[in-house]
Amino acid sequence: PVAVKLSDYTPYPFEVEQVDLRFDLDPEDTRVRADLKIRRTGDKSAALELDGEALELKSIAIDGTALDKGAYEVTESGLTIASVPDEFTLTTDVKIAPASNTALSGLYMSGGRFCSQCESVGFRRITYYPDRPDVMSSFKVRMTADKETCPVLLSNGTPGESGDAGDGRHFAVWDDPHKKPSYLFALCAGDYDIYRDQFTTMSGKVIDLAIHVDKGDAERAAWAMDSLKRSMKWDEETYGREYDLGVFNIVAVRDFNFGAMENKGLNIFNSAYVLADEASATDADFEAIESIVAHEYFHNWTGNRITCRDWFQLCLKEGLTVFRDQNFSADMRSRPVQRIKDVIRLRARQFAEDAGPLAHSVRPDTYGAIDNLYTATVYEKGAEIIGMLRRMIGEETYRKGMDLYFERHDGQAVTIEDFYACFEKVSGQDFTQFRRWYAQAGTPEVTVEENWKADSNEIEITLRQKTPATPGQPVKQPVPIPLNMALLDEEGNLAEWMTVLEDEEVTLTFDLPDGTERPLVSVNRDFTAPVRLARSLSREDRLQLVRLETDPFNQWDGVQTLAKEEILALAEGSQAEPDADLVDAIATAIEGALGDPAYAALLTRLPDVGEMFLERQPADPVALNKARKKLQKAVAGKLEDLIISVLGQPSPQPFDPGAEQAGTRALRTAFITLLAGSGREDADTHLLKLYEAAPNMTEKLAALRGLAGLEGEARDKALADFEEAWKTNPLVMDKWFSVQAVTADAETVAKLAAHKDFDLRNPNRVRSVVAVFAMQNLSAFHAPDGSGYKVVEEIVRKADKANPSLGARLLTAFEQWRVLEPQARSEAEACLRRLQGSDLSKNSADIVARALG
Ligand code: B3K
Ligand code: ZN
Repeated sequence: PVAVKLSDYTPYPFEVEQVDLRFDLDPEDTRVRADLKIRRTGDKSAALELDGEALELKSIAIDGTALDKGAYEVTESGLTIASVPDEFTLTTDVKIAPASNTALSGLYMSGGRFCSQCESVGFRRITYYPDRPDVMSSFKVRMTADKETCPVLLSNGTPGESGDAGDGRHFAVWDDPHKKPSYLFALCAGDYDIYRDQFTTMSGKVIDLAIHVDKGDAERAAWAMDSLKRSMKWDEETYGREYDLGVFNIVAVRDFNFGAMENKGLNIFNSAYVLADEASATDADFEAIESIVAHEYFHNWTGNRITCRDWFQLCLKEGLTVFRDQNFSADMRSRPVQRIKDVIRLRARQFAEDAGPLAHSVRPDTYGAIDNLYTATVYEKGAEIIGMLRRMIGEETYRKGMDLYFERHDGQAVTIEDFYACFEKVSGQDFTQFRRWYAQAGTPEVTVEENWKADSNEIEITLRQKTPATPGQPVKQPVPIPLNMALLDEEGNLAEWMTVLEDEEVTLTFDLPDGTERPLVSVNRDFTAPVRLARSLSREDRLQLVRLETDPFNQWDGVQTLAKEEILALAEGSQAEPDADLVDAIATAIEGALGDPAYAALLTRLPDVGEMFLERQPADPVALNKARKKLQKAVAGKLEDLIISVLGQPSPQPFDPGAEQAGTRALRTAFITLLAGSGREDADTHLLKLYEAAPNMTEKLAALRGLAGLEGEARDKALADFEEAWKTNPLVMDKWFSVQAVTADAETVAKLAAHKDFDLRNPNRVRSVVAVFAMQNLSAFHAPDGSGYKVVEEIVRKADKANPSLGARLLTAFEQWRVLEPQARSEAEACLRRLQGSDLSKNSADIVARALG
């Protein structure tokens, strides 16, 4: 495939002043008529080039006159008209077939309803158009559809005229007053139940809010609506941003390639991130809904009003908007707990990506397939960079910079440079070196060395940075790394400060008062910078650090580090059993945190097998998994009485999805997990009782997950019961598939894929089996006999045929293959080579080629 390069960017030589779209909707034969009012802005001789894919052109005219066959050329990827006037209206008529669109890009059907997905390049599957984000235009949409099957007709902006169209059909007009790029276009048509509410903005405008869901599901949209209103309020209070249309619509669809989409005034959501109630959704679901609803809403300003000049700038909207939604969640819940969760996700997904063959910079300068650019690096590392920026200039200056950004660039399609120019202006600082964070891939490693001089009460701290080579980037420059630090002793903090490590190395010296004991150094508090720390501390020092630490993130991370080293030692056989002091320390930390159950729950979490891949190579997932379980069993044993007593208490009633109760339940489910790993003989019967008694999905699923990892009657009984209870609810059935996939071997995965409810066309269902198995069950996916790879390969091949975006996403599970022990490694390579030699989509071929490097 030909790579697209940032350095090739040129502005589009025409402006599209107005887009008038007419849809005659039909599942098999939809007609789209587009009237584009076009004006030349560039080169006098430039041809008019439009993107178009999977379209059947029925007619084409300029200013009402049909074009001769020789006047234009149609290819698989678009349409070119060699000679056009300086100002004209182009009219095209195309036929598309939403019912056979299995890629879920463009206009497609889900559950018998029409829905669209245009980012990044789906609009070209709807009509011929300059499908690039820097072409912004005013859109007017008129759609006609069957009255009975499609009583509701939605598009972007504000509703206009509507009425009868004869023949059992009706029509509706939507007008979007805000100019937008084509990727923000949306259309939905069908029969929905609607959950309605209103929001009054800070200037007193009343906005009609509506969430459209499957029949019978309206009440399950209440939490999403509540989250939406809180997001609207938060963006007013925190960023001074008000909503800018009279209506805001959300539509939930079951078949969707990712989480949700921020189309102007008409957000389309994967139903998994809209529907929730006590009985069918977990607290994690409620939390995800809250953050995704917020994320899409926040895009209205960071993404829609100000958009990206080109797709290389994707992090301009995504990194910034993730940063915004993370802070929203922190404000809704607990800031330290949110920070820990964000870092868990970053380490699991982004650090792994950054360390493997798919590593790329936050703003890449080349790509093969645009869909593959929606990565943890662009999103999560992109968010971390904004977080560092804010810490370095302070909250007030950050807000001034954002205000200036909105003021300068409203209505424009801009670049990362434009964004930083605003912060340079308000802070008077130069961010040239800081912007290396966008250009350089790889996670910097910071080495910390301490030298305590007891005679002079001096401590020297030397910090060094090094970023490992990544594909195409053998040599790295230093990046500015803001590190919150502290000196700790028995009394608490001796000193607290932020160092920005600008160069390769810096040494800090502190003179402490006479008689001071050697202080402990706390580094990267609150995870101020997305780096890996290398410190050669003794276990005693690490235990001491956990005890003295005053920063909640670092206390948690101290426990993680201890646990990581322990798991590695157990896996490598340098130790047969977990160290008693260490197990004590973990248990003590948990007991000490019971007043903040959400935090205590995080302390019970042991690092995942995948995180360990980064620590020591080659990685042996089977041994790591065994070692992790050993440690888990030891911790469970130590806390046995506490676990039994906490689980003996009733779950909070009546149910409330808010942070406080969710925290209590988080600890309960963490203890359910420990109980399942305790090795107690009665664990399964105890879990079955908990399963049966659980008054909410959070605890029911935790018990089921615990049982799924065991063997025997209790397990089979619970799984059968759950299936029977929920077989008609697809979102809950996704969970039923997941709890099995997460502990399954290849054979079980094959069985799940053969289940009558496994549906290759439904991304949620495919992911609930394949992504869960390949990304969360690493000891089985990377089984040394290659069985895990084979079963995934077989399913992915089929999925990829229908839906390239889904196929490619699943294949990223192979990204770590090079660090594995030799047997798994050679099986993985063989699998990738088989895939490379076969007929894959362009998206999947791009992943496989890069993985093989
Ligand atoms: N902007 C969309 C992602 C679209 C992915 C296209 N392959 C959702 C989001 O980040 O808000
Ligand atoms: Zn986004």
